[in-house]
Amino acid sequence: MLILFAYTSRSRAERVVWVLNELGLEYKIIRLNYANITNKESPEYKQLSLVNPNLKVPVLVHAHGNQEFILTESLAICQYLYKLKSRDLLSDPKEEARLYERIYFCVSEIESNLWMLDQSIHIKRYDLNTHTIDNLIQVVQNNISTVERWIEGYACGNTFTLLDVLCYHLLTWASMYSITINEKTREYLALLESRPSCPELMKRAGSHTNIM
Ligand SMILES: N[C@@H](CCC(=O)N[C@@H](CS)C(=O)NCC(=O)O)C(=O)O
Repeated sequence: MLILFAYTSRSRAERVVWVLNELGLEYKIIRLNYANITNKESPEYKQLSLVNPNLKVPVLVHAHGNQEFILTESLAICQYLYKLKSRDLLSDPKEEARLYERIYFCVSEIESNLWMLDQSIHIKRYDLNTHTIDNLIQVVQNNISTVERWIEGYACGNTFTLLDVLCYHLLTWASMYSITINEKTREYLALLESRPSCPELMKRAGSHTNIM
């Protein structure tokens, strides 16, 4: 049985929900209220700390027989799910390498900066000055322009992949920082959103209750 820990609001766990739906896997989802996670007396803290001492979602618990395999990191979980279904992300080695090139670019060059912005502006973990914040937003804008150049149907050729799940999440997350995207990218987002597998919570970017 596959059990996924997520929040009641949008988070990186929705990437995993999307892939679970896309692959038609059965799963149980445990949704926790993020606001209660830091309270050590809360049931949320007790539940999450048992499976992830870092107190972050997503966490996948794959229970089979009397064994439990616990995995964190949204993209590692998604890759594991593809393997469970014996599906390669892309079958041609060069195409697959291109896909990973783009996934790593997104994570290191876009997500890291968005996360820094969030932690400064919404979670208030860091205290970045407005000049640094403006610089980070500019870096995200430039890197989003790179993503826009990839889009031809999907973000890596004409097949829907994990990269599209990631791009949807990052592009909509970036929109919270007034990043501009072109018409083709807007159509791309609409195409992704129209997939029945796209989780409703994933579509709700921008709410202050999100922890992206
Ligand atoms: N790189 C990790 C990031 C996990 C992460 O930061 N999760 C956020 C939600 S999107 C979280 O639970 N944060 C709790 C916190 O920072 O207090 C992944 O992709 O799964």
